[in-house]
Amino acid sequence: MRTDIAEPVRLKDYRVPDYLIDKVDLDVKLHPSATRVLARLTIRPNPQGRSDAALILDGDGLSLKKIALDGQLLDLQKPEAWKGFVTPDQFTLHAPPRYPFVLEIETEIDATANTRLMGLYRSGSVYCTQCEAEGFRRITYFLDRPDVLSIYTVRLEAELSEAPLLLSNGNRITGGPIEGTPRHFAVWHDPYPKPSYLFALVGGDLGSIFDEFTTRSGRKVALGIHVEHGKETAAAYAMDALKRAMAWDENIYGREYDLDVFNIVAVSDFNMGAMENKGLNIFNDKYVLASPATATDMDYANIEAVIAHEYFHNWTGNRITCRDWFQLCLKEGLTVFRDHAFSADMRSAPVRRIADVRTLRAQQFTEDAGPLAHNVRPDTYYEINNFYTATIYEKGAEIIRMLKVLIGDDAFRKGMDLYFDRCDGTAATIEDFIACFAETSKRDLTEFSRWYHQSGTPLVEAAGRYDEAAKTFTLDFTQSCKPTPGQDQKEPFVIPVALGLVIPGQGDIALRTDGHDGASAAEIARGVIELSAARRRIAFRDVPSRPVPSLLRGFSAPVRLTYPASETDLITLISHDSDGFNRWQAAQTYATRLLLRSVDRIRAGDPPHADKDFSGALAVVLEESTDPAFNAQVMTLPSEADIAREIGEDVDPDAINLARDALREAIGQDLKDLLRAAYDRLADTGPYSPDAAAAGRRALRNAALDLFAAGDRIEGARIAMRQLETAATMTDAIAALAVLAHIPGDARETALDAFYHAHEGEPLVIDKWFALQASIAEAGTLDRVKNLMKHKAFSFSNPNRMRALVGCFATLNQTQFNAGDGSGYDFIANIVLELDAKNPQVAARLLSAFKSWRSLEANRRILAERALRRVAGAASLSPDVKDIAERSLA
Ligand code: 0A1
Ligand code: ZN
Repeated sequence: MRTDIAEPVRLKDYRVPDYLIDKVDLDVKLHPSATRVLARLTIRPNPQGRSDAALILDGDGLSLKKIALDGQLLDLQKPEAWKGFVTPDQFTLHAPPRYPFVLEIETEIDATANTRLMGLYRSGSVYCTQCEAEGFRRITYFLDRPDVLSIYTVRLEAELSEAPLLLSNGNRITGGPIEGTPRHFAVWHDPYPKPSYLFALVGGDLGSIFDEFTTRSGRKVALGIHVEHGKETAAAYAMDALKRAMAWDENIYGREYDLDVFNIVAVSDFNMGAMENKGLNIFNDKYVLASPATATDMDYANIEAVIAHEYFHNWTGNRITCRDWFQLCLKEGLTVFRDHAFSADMRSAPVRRIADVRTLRAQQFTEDAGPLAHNVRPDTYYEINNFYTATIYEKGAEIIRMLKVLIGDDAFRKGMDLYFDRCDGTAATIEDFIACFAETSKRDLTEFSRWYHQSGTPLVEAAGRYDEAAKTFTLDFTQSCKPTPGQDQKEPFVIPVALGLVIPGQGDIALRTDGHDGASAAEIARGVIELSAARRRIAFRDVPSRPVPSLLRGFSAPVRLTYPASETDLITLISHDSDGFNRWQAAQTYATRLLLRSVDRIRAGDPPHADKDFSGALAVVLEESTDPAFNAQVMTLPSEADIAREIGEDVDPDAINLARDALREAIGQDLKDLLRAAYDRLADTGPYSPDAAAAGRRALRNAALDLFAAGDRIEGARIAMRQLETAATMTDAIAALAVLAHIPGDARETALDAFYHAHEGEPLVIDKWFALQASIAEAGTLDRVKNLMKHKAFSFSNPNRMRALVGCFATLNQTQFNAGDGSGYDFIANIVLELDAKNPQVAARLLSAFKSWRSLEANRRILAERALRRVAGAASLSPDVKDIAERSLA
């Protein structure tokens, strides 16, 4: 393993490759500890490259058996004879031929010993690969960079009994038994040139479900989903989601699938969510397997989204890929944008938007506010694996969403068409992408592109003034952005602010400006004001009475917005705003205010703040029966992390936890009868359906139970226990268990035990059991987590188990991870150091739980820094962990 931190990779140093690899022929003989890979690479000098350049192929811990140049074996003992050298991490040929030549490389791989889960590894007995970002170099020496596109033909061979299923990218050409041996083979050919990160193979004994999709031009596509034997029926929802995603991409973007087969393989050991390998997506089984008894409604929604995300990559990522890893958001931001739109079309759009914004704020805003902040298009990196971040993915998607708002649906769709036409088959850049929209909208998007080059979350401060006599309402906007690592000064961002003016009791009024300070006709027509300078003033006329402005509707830009609305104004918005997102936002703003006040009081030794008006506003929402999923979102208070982010500095997690619990208790008591009535009214009747409407009812019912139990623990626990015993869905079971888990006492331990025994054989359910216990905000939780690490269902090397237990402790349990004695920090630091030797990617991600350490109060800050320094100073760290540790401390 590389342990050095080399020079950073810099965007400005990008150079086209000096060589191209047109053809890759792989012959892979699978074996548990000694898989043989024979790679036949057809290479030629790149006419655009340097003519005197050496050929330098990437490797990572490779064991080379032999290598031949145009049929001539190179004597590895005498590198001077062929003018080059080879190490496990690099192959260099100083003076390769200036015409096309063939390099044949044979390597041997111990897939069973590969604990990093990059390159070729085994999940249980299944052989699989993960090559993004730089895993292909763990299989053979290669120009392992996304701008080298090759046509792959792959022959796989294995024991028939061990791996009856042999898959790779593209279409299957041939295959069958190998006479006189217990082995068989399959040959796959992918006609589309692709970068090495999209290569994949799978060999194993799996259960399969098959289906078919006919594209709108009549191509029949064979669909296969391959899972652990016995779990086939749990893949049905994923198959359904896949077909819906295929149809959606045709309808919305005119994009058809382009091969004869599309395979998805689910494995239980996977570093991330899933991977879009061409024609052969490999998934963390968490995003494939679902049955009502094992998966929550949220799991179903996630499966739908991740299946769609990987499928959509076929065009945004595979057909058009990235020139270099600095352009990662080109495929990721765009594909997240597409999967968000898909989910919004499949479900309730405002509810999806609320969920997406919650994630954005929880993950991306937090990242942007701390030492790990980086540009959506970074300009340097030490370890690319650390850039699969919320900033690249979620903020990257927000930028495209803003672009669509700014240029309008028509120019946006034309821009996408142009992008697909122009860049198909290439490795593109953000500039190539933006140029398409500049052309179709006839707009200069230079200033807009700052979103890619400047990190940090802009703050938009708005103020309003109503002139009774003139019947005008003036809005003043100011934007600013705090310094972020390496960026002290920021240029203004182009910020689309969707808005409306709400008159209490009447609703929205038509927007009119006086043309003087006013907005352009286009802005008024769309109801979207563009901020592109530090300040902007807009005056609206013909406003009959003092309005309540509804700003940033639909969360039209990834900014923090403040407006000094009174509590009465917020209640107006909660009940009357025509924009669903802002109704929810008004409730969150109100709750946040109450919580901030309480935190101050608690820190001053006073009791928390209480407010009946807020409960009253929630009561109105609770009684509405129009959209239970939406109501459930309104009933869910900002998280402890949300409040911490809002406070920003000198954060005391204990005070936040107390304040939030007190508010939940007060609401639970104020609305006791209503919550109970809602709980009874919303009981599931009829057969189970995972659809959004049924899920919404369950969500609201469980939100009601949660608040009810906060107000009355004894009765709440009784109801929860009954729900747990009779639950027909995992959604209801886990919601009940969550209520019980947060009430100390024997009942909780009995319930946890019973749950474990009921679901013992289902690792994905046991993950929920681990996660729930790790998130208990009590002093004993760290010991509980340590004990659970000894549980037979726990596995140090399985990323899902690790994330469920240790990851949830570090990211969801604000009070215990940030325990005042530093025990949480020490624990996580120790795990990171131990895990780093096995799986640096997962270790580095765990370490990034420290990303908000600088905003803590002084004592915790000192302890967190000490733990981080201990990690940073440890011997033989992976580049992954070293990078996160050093950037966190910088
Ligand atoms: N491209 C994938 C994410 C991904 C990235 C790296 C991986 O390596 C372990 C795996 C997956 C996606 O966006 O879904
Ligand atoms: Zn992706």
